Amino acid sequence: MLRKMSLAAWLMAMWGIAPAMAERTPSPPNAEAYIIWPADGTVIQGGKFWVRMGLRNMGVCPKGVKLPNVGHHHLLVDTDLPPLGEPIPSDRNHLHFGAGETEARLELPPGKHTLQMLLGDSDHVPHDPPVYSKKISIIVR
Ligand SMILES: [Cu+2]
Repeated sequence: MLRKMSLAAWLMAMWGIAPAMAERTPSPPNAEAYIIWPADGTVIQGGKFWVRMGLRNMGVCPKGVKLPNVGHHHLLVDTDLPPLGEPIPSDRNHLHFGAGETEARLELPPGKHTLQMLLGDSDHVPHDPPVYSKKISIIVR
């Protein structure tokens, strides 16, 4: 009896951690995310601007949609890529576009800033291999 219970407890523990160990959503090898605008080094007057996000060989879908070769955009502002095996954080440095937006209105204070795109799957986890853009720098005046 004791042995049976511990087996059940073990199984429950395994199920409990299974989602964290789930396989990541595959991306096609030719997938490419890129920032259409602004270009690297752009000087922006006033701090309010649109970011236009491009994606090749995959489709943009709202969060929660489980289809092959789709995802939604995330914009990393003034930060590096997060850990790629878990959901992308959601804060002022990690912006989610869960409605499937491909353009984002940003407002940043004067100074140098970095922008990088990272695609997430239906659960906000980066694909395997991850699809992210080059990191660019802009200057707000
Ligand atoms: Cu997301």
